[in-house]
Amino acid sequence: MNTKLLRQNARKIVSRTILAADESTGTIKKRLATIGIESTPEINRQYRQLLFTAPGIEKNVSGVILYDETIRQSTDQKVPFSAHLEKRGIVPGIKVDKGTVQIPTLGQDKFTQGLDKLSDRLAEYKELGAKFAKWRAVYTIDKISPSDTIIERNAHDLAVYALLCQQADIVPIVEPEVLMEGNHPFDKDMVISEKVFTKVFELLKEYGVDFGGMILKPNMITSGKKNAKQADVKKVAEISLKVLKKTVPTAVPGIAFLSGGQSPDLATIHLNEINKMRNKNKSSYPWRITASYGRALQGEALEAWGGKKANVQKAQEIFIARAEKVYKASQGKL
Ligand code: 5MM
Repeated sequence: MNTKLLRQNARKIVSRTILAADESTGTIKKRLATIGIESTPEINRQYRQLLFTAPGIEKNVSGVILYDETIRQSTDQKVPFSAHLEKRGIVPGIKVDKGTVQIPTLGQDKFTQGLDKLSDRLAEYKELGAKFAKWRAVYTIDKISPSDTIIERNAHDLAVYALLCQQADIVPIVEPEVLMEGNHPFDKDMVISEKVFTKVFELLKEYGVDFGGMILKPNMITSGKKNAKQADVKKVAEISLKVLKKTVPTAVPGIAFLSGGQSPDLATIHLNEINKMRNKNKSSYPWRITASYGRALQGEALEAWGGKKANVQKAQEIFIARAEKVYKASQGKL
């Protein structure tokens, strides 16, 4: 394990923003269905190419998370996507989890699959150009969920994944996502997220993961999407920072929030407010705080594209305009 390289790459990945373009087959199908397009490997490739070749992407994006299908695909000029991104100074990464499985006896609890043969898969992805990886654990807030059992289980799996990545000199993005779905109040999200993040770092430490060579990808603390009382932007920023300060070791170089279904504008405004607060007290919040958005970075561009060649340029401009805003928000400069 090359600790120096891992730490250097981790800092590079969070230096601007991270584009999450790792939608699995089912998710990209859903996303494309919203614009009336049927997903095929070739359509998926054309859509991802639109994003990755957008003029100026490298000024705002420092990392891109790819999916297994995507890391094996190339641009029209036959340059593999990972090499294309590298050439532009963007670090290519790969989703290595294999999705979630519901545990019927534990309410809405799910665990994430993908540890089997992970070391072999990491070695192959490294050959294909990946320098970092991502693993997502999800937690639904419901009557009995998330249970202590699933919080413990997911933390073990995230830690084993992170350690295997580091042993392969691949920077792990550790993503515990407390879902916004549901009508739970803000305070419940705060309590659960703190509990989840605390357990994740407890296990990362127990397994001996190097905090300097990893990135955390958490949810922001918000009210449940269906709760009538939505917390305001300042509260989301203040409490998200408070929970992170309580749970994230100072050695972690970067935190990259997911957008979790927030609108592009709201996800951007929240990130900006968080960084404005952080800028006033950097010694308390030593990590770089940026975004690793999927929907909030892509949503507007996807809609503008609509699956038509004639719209590619317009969609790229829209994508870059959003990426620029998110990068500015990651500096609290919007
Ligand atoms: C891009 O979506 C990622 C993959 O999701 P599936 O495994 O369900 O296909 C997802 O993990 C994503 O990276 C994060 O949830 C962040 O994306 P959002 O849209 O929440 O910012």
